[in-house]
Amino acid sequence: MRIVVLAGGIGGARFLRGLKRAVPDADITVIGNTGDDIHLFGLKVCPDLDTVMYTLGGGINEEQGWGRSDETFHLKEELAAYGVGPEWFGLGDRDFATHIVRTQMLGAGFPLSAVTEALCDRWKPGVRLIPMTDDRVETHVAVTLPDSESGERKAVHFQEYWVRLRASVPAEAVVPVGAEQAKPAPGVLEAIGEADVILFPPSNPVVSVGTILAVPGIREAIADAGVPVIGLSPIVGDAPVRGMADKVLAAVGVESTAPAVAEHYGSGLLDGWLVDTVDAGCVERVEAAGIRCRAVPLMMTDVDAAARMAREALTLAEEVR
Ligand code: GDP
Ligand code: FO1
Ligand code: CA
Repeated sequence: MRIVVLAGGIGGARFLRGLKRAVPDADITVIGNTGDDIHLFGLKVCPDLDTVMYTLGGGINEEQGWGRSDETFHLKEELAAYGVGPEWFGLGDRDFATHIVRTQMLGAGFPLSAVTEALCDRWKPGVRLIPMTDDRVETHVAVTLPDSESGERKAVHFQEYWVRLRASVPAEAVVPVGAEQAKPAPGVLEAIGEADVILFPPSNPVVSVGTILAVPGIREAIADAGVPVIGLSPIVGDAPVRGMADKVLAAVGVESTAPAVAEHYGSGLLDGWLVDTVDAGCVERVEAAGIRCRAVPLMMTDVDAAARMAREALTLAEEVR
């Protein structure tokens, strides 16, 4: 079975680990979000691609959900001693090696998709991981800075909004800068066209899945693929399971509930939607929007729980096929 998954970081990666366990012989292509990418210290950092690669390759910091296990921060401390920041972004020594290799290869002229493949030669994630595009796309967030800073309205990089500001001020707009001009990376449209099923894991609907769908051609290819498209809600009981997805959902005028996210994707894109059992009461609302809906446990407490979610998604795919 050929499965295509659009993935952000932690939510996508943990779901993928379950999917691999649920269907070990599946041919899985992951289209990764690169809107979170940031240049720091002259290096190209791709947080969501790395989160998927490390999680599936066994190198992730499990508690944190991002970054490397067994990590140290000597390099960051040395940079800080020179007054070189940002200090608010925690790049570890082991992680730095990934960004150095990536930046070196990009500098030599390889596209990000080829670089990602090369990095995956080491990690062997067991899926084909392709960035959504080889072109530069950067998610920016329009905010009014707190009065304790300047109080002015400006656009900040998504990582600055998420990590430095901890989404403590409203996101007034979320803009995937460069997306309109971006082309899907080689293999993206082909994988979608050859898929038997397409899955939206419980990733952030705005800054992960939404950014991937903003690359011209990807949304259209999914809608036209003629195979089941099944999503799993990252919102459980009217709040994100982790992180601050509610802040970026508000920016696009979507309430933080499981049915509202399904309606946001819409029946033109989604055929099926899984909500958590605590949200069973909203199944009818989702179905009224033309999207088949089931309520099942959606907490990825361990890999087996994520595998059960993956099986439920594939069962729903057969129901709508
Ligand atoms: P990020 O790039 O690291 O933020 O990761 P993703 O975009 O892939 O996923 C983030 C989303 O995953 C958040 O909105 C969380 O609510 C959701 N999430 C994390 N853990 C779980 C879980 O166990 N169950 C569900 N349903 N959602 C989860
Ligand atoms: N998230 C944080 O909350 N704080 C950090 O210092 C941080 C560092 C970091 C370094 C590398 C990496 O791949 C990811 C990192 N993340 C960090 C996670 C990540 O940037 C964001 O949580 C996601 O992109 C949000 O979608
Ligand atoms: Ca992310």
